[in-house]
Amino acid sequence: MADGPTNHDDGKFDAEGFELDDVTDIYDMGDLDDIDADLVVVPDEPSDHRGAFGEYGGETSAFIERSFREKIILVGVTWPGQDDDDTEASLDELALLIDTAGADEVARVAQRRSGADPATYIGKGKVEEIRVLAESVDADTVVFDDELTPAQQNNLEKLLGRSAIDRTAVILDIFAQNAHTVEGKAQVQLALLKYRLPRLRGKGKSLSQQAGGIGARRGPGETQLEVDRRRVSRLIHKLEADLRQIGHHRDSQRKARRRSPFQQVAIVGYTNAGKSTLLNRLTDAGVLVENRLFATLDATTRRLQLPGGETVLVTDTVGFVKKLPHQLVEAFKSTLEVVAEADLLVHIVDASAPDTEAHLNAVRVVLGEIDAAEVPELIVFNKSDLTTESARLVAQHPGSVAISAVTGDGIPELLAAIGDRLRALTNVVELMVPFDRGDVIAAVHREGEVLVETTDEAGMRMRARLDDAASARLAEFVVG
Ligand SMILES: Nc1nc2c(ncn2[C@@H]2O[C@H](COP(=O)(O)OP(=O)(O)OP(=O)(O)O)[C@@H](O)[C@H]2O)c(=O)[nH]1
Ligand SMILES: [Mg+2]
Repeated sequence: MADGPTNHDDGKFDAEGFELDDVTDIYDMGDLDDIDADLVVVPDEPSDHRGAFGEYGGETSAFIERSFREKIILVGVTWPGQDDDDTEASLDELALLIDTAGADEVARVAQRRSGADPATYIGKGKVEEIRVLAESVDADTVVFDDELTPAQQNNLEKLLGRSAIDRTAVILDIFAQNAHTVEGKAQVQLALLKYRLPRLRGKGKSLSQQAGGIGARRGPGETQLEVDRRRVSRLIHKLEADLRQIGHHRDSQRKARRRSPFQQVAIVGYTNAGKSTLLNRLTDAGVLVENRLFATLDATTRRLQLPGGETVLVTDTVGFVKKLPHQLVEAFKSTLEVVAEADLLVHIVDASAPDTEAHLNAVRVVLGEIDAAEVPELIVFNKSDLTTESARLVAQHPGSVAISAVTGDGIPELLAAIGDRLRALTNVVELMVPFDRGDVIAAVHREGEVLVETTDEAGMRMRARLDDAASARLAEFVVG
């Protein structure tokens, strides 16, 4: 292929896609029989970083180098129907993502376009402008705010003479850094390999030149790129199988949850909104809280007793973001099942964030992708200690609540609202059962969840959550 840009935007494999070194670095090729706790290895050795995908010497697994703080140029495009403020807001967030990944923004460039250039995403003149800028600020990497096609990425790296990556790669990078459990690592790894597969390049040291491993042999007439692609596809299948294995365990957990009489509440929201802080405030979960994006990747569930006496299960899970890579949504689907299966979503919104509505909508987009759009939602504006916006936001969103998970402000109101919402979703009945009807008292305990039980002269007064069939059967004891 000629050195200049090509004009294909078909997302097919490019003959000069990424080298496979990075794939071998992040995946332990030696032992594929078990999920290895060290799947995601971020090598310590420093390397001169001029190409996260190998072309310019990058040898590491991560897209952004960690041995020093990379200097990064951000590039955003204003599309029809958007204004420059939208682009700035999106780039502000990209800057935050880059900071989380351990690098520094040194410049940003924006362009208005009616559509992406199939070969270079932005215009060729703009690319040259960025190349000159990158020289002058000695930038290591240029990050584009939208997902680039493999061809665009390849062309841009060549034209810019340094690594060109996209928002997806930055988010994948952060997830890889933050994955700690075996399942979390495998999920991130799967997303990474799916992202890399169409971006493989035929040149350079290949997987098949490594000693050992499966499927490395090159068949007659098979190109190195074909071998490498086959190899990565196998890794993907292997990871999917491993994750299914882990999924069996999850299935039994899920069955247990379904059998349990407790209703399930899932805390969802934009990353850094305060989900984990809230779980910690409500229970003694001791979940990691950090002022950093995607601090939480794994789900944590705790019991919580509501003021009305009900016990519920509350789960804190991974946060969402605008343009959350579809590979990640897919890979985390099993973790996020708990959200789709919840009785109620507590949707935490950072009221101090500049664009709360955009955050709300981005979260709803992801909820739709994980089949959780129909789960009832209680909107909670958090960080009321930092902003005066909360009251206005609550007024705009009827039924919502304002809290500060840090100071505890509004928590009693939140608990009451959760109880009200859950009660509205199920039957809570009052029963008066004579003391000589121990069989009935036992039946209520067996078939429902007893919320409150008090004795008075006439017998046992019970407030219980019962399904329609049970409350019909016990109708003669139902009062009020
Ligand atoms: N001032 C203030 N800070 C808060 C509040 N709630 C959370 N924070 C801070 O916001 C940051 C993020 O909190 P987390 O609880 O980790 O947020 P999260 O939603 O779990 O974030 P991820 O797991 O990264 O998606 C931390 O620095 C918290 O201390 C609040 O009510 N007020
Ligand atoms: Mg968290």
